[in-house]
Amino acid sequence: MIWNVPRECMSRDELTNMQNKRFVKLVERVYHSVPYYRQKMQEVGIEPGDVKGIEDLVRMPFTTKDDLRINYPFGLFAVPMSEIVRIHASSGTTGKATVVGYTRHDLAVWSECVSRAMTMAGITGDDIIQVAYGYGLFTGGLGAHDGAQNLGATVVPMSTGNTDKLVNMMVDFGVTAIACTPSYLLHIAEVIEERGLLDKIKLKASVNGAEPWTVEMREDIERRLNIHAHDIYGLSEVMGPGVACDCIHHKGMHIFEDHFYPEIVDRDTLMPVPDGVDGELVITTLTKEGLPLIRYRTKDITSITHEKCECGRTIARISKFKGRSDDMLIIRGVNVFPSQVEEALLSINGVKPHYMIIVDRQGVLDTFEIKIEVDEKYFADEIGQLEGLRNIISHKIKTAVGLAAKITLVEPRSLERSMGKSKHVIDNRKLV
Ligand code: DLL
Repeated sequence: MIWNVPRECMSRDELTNMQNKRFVKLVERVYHSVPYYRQKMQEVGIEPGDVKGIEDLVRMPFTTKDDLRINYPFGLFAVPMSEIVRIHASSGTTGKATVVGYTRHDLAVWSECVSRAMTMAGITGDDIIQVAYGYGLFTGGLGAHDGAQNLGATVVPMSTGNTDKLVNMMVDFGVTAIACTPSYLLHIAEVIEERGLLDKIKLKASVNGAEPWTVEMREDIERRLNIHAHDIYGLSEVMGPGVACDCIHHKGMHIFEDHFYPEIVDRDTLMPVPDGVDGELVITTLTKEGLPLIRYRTKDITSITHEKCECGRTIARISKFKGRSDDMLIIRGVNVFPSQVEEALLSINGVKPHYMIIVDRQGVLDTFEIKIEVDEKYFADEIGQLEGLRNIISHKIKTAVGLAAKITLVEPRSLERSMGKSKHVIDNRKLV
């Protein structure tokens, strides 16, 4: 089903035309209303009059999380505070929070984008949807909430915190859709299975994001809950959830290019790379009023295609993320993305999608351990079975990441569950 906003299906020429106009206006706007941007543009010798269209984007300087931190809290806002109607903030792992301000128009665009994303997942105004992202400064809860409400769906604002209550309401209210992190949905699936409630739920679709997850994990969720699970992407600095989402064909996430202009750049040279080649996603917000961003470096690693999708949409698609350039682990000199580990683990029968990568240092040598939950049956009787599985996992991991790991198999439910963004890495080396 296609959301009946023609922009997602307009011809590439029409879209480029729209992007050109929006970009020229954006440059004009930030030059005159954000001193920091004006100074950065002057440093590279750009005046708004020089910018004729999106082809001039490559001449513009990049914006990073540090630029937001330097201008904490409101220094990059492009409108007076009287026009800002909402603030969100992302905590980050280090330093100050990055603060984002939205005008009324920004909130309207945001909810339209989330509505489009939910439509891709087959969700309509007839659905009852539980929003189980955290509500508050994090953009997940309120972002998904507004988008679902805008669609006309019945929203149950669960937030996170009480999974049993969530499951009870899912059954009692006849909930048909859910928005939460993929790892939380997996935990919800476990609770539903344990309580024998699978045939009592009416769930048919989910929109999951805020953290990396693999195709294997999606298929596992779909199989266990008998639903269609969709990948939704976004980041607070740019807006929140709803920057991109995958359709029923799951061949990459459609990025809403009429609002967010995507570039993929080489991580070292920062030069744009061709379609199909992995690099860092850089986003320019074409319509944002409160906190417009030019060439914002997301640090997320992906590739892009501009080919029309089987669903009919003409907007570009970005591939599932390979991780973030800054959560890439370097273990004994080898680059390791947690998503490579997850992909390898989930291709093995009997392995649960719950794992923890533990990196440490003994003397000068890095240690690399993976704790993995496996089916109970492996602990039941023959030790040989457990050993056999451990060998298979060892081999898969070595092949996937090019590095041997110590594999520790643990019983189901022994690793901590998360209701928000899941944590799959403990890097003790940083603590030294
Ligand atoms: O996580 C916004 C969001 C909420 C997206 C709910 C989707 C659903 P931040 O807290 O600022 O915002 O974190 C943004 O999370 O740069 C990615 O690294 C990661 N991320 C978000 N969605 C996905 C996804 C929200 N679908 C950071 N796949 C981003 C992989 C994702 N990573």
